[in-house]
This record gives sequence, C-alpha cells and structure tokens, in this order.
Amino acid sequence: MKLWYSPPSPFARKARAAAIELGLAGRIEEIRVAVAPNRPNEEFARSNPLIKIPALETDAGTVLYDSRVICEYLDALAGGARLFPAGGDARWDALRRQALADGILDAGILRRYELALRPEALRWDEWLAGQQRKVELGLDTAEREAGGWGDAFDIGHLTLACALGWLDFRFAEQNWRGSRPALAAWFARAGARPSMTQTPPQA
Ligand SMILES: N[C@@H](CCC(=O)N[C@@H](CS)C(=O)NCC(=O)O)C(=O)O
Repeated sequence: MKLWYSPPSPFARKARAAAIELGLAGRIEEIRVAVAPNRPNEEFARSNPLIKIPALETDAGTVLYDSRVICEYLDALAGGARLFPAGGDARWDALRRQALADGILDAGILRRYELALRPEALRWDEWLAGQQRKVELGLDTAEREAGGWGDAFDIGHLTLACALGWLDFRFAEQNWRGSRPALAAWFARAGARPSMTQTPPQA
C-alpha cells in the first residue's frame, strides 16, 4: 500500500498512527507530497481529485480518501473492530468522538490557512473568531468527557490525540490545557503511545 502524507498533517497522522496501532505500518510505503489550497498539486490530483492528504492506494490499486475511510479500511484489514467498534453505542460514541476531533481540526486548519496563506490585508477577523469558537467548544466538550475514558483508545481517541498534538504544534500559545485539566491528563497518557510518539507533527 502507498500512503500520501505530509509531516505536519494531522489528518495524515491519523492514518499513520492507525497503521501503527493495527500492526500494518510495515505494509505501507509513505510518499511525501506538498498540498495547499492556493497551489493545487495537479500531479497528486490524478490520485485524489480533492487534492488533500491523506490518500491511500490499496494493494489492489484503489485510491481511498479521506482519513476516516482510510482508517476504517486499515481496521478492516487488521481483522476489524479494533479502532472502530463493530456496533451499538460504542460504535456511535467512537464515530461521534472522531467527528468532534475532525471538526476541531477542520476549524483549526481553516484558521491556519487564513493566517499562513491569505494575504494579511484580506483576513477576516470575525471569520477567524468563528472558527476558533468551534475549536474551543470542541475542546470543552472533550474536557467534560475525558475523565471517563480511562485507557480506551478507539478512532475517536486517536483522532483527538492527533488534534491536540497539532494544536500544540501550530497554536501552542493558545494553551488549550489551561482550563482543561482532565483532557491534559488524558493526553499525557495517550500521547505516550508508540503510535503517537512515532508520528509527531513536523514542519
Ligand atoms: N476530511 C479530510 C481532511 C484532509 C485535509 O484537510 N488535509 C489537509 C492537510 S492537513 C489538506 O490536504 N489540505 C490541502 C487543501 O485543503 O487543499 C480527511 O479527514 O482526510
């Protein structure tokens, strides 16, 4: 299998960390690719028409995207029901948690693009604040839940760990831990897993 990724990408990290959790990393060749919404990578577009990472080419030659599909594919390849509970409340809880963490990342990445790519004169402060509100409310929700997670680690926890690691990487000055002690304590444990320590975001 081939995985298109870039070192800072939290969504690509989801796929890389899932592969490690599932014992599949050795079967994946990682291909580094540069993407940015203002510079469409036309060569990569031939593999993923959305021109986003991650994308995974299976051994059968099918290209899968996005991170949610790739992670669930890897889970199935590893026998199933490892990161994605098979059914019942546990499944909906894990998928909802994944959506929460993906949503934190979506809002955070839109802010990152606005701040890093859009010319300063064209920035829209209310829009930036609206995205930040989503990040804060998402983190507050995780804070209320984190005390009950123990050492469970499903796709929702994995995604949240990627999101928190990315916030530390891109927006450390926001100090998300400041008002969220339960989430901070959880992340201190989750972030120590090999799947996390082997995939830190890098510039
Ligand atoms: N929902 C997608 C989001 C992927 C995504 O936004 N990836 C970013 C990098 S972290 C990207 O490729 N951005 C390029 C662009 O937006 O053009 C997923 O879960 O894979």
